[in-house]
Amino acid sequence: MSTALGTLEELPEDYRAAMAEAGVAPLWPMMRNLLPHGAPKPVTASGHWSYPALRPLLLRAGDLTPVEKAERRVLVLSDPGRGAGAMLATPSIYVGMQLLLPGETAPAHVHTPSAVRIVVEGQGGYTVVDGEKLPMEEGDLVLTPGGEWHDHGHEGTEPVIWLDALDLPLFVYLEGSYATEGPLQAQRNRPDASQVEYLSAGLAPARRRGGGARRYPMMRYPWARTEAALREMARWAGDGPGNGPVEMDYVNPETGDDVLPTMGFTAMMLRPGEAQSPPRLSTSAVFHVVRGRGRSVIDGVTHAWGPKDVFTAPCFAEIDHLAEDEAFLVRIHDRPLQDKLGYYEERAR
Ligand code: GTQ
Repeated sequence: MSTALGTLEELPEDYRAAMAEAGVAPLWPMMRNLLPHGAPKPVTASGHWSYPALRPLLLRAGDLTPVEKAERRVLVLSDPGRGAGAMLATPSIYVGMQLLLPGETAPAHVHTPSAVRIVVEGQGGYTVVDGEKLPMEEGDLVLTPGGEWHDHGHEGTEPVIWLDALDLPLFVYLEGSYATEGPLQAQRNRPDASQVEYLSAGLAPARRRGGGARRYPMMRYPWARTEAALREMARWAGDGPGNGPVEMDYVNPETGDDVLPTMGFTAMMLRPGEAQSPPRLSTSAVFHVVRGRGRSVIDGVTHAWGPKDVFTAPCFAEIDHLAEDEAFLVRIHDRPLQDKLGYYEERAR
């Protein structure tokens, strides 16, 4: 790969030894690894995790390891490009499936990375963030931004399972990842702002100057509203396939910005039989199937997906989706980070 710029082997042995001794390395043999021509060469490979395969493994973890011992009972989805044990799904995104059993509490902590939960199964789960109690209903998207105390509880009778998405790989790379454990938050019943202050798009609470706007004003995005919005968008665009993508970004209702500094979330609806071939994006992505069935070809690999499955795409992947039934997906990506770094890109197919 790097022959044009010379290889390490063609340098004299004594010079290589002297460089290693001096704690230096020549750039030129590594130049094209660090800066490939024209586009990155991802290590990440597209993966697919079927929910029917994951679910029994996760329930078994419930038998084997009490939540008090695990702190968080999670199976991490390992990027196939990095192999078994990889604690990341794409270069910037960690995803895991978390299980909470009836009556359990996942203890309070705060950490530097941000997390988002997408509820997969079960009733009665809730997350408390900064004193606000966020009910977790299927498909809901719940933020626990970095620096905010959070814990999880369960008032229902069946297992609750959700998908965690964290920008953890970035924090690990930066050697900035750590958590602080603490007692359960004393205040834990402030009502969910999505039900009180942000009931209607375009309306936000009036505030006096200097009066306490929160950095993360809305922590819960109820799925029922997301689905209704997508359906209305699809209806307006016309019901047939081929009428363009029906997609909505999750945004901060005060600013219209992305919900978190690094991770972005886009809800997608695919009509029955609809095919989508989006441009190649510089962002990597994790797709969560809220509902429906279909198949996606990602860099030549076909994933036949069903409800609650997860699949991933590396940066600049070539992606073709085809929905069999009506399908709802949430795409988790890192466009907010790439926008800040100034290199987000879309390449036409
Ligand atoms: O629920 O706070 O999957 O701290 C990984 C780390 C979940 C959590 C994860 C965490 C959490």
